[in-house]
Amino acid sequence: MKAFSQAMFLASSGSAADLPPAGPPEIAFAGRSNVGKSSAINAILGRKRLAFTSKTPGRTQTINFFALGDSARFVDFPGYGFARVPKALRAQWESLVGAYIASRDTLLGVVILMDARHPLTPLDERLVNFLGGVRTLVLLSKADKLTRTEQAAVLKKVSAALGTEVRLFSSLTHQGVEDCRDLLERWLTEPPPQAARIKNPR
Ligand SMILES: Nc1nc2c(ncn2[C@@H]2O[C@H](COP(=O)(O)OP(=O)(O)OP(=O)(O)O)[C@@H](O)[C@H]2O)c(=O)[nH]1
Ligand SMILES: [Mg+2]
Repeated sequence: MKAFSQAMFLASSGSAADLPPAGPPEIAFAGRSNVGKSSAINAILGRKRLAFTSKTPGRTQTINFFALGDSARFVDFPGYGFARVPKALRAQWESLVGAYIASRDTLLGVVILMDARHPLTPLDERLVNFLGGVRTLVLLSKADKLTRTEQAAVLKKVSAALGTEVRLFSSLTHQGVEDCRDLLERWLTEPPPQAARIKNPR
């Protein structure tokens, strides 16, 4: 899709009050801090540093919006806590992202990233539950750190556990990038399946 090569930074929101006005359909990227959300956005859009990445977990603290021409947007969520993070911070995340999800009629779906080496952590499960009925695609990130055998095993395990599309993904080697682009293009061009988009599922 041509729009994928026309991405531009649009806006950054630190509170529910300053979300940019809704426009074209939005695809959001969610997952634990440091799992590779911003790197995945860059890889899918074929850019090096459009979304800021960092070795320090928790780099992205705001909801960042990227315009893909005028036909779609990518939305980079802040990282979803660590096990050690204070409850207050998690509540802040849930209130910011929760307000976005509840108010955004143009949210098409959420790409959830889980670390391929240790997916389905309690935080991942909490995130999946939090997102409720929104359409999701799960990317098993940093797949380059696993052998082929390990990759096959984790893909099978996570696919069996979650009733959604799951793919192996690496921003480093670009494994799964093309496939992911195709899937997201389909989200943008095909109408959502019935009940895939339940507003405010909680
Ligand atoms: N080996 C490997 N490293 C990756 C991959 N994707 C991201 N990383 C590294 O993981 C670290 C975190 O990447 P980010 O893309 O900033 O992660 P994030 O999920 O956006 O992090 P927060 O914004 O802090 O929540 C960086 O050091 C990246 O270089 C990958 O596919 N393979
Ligand atoms: Mg980030």
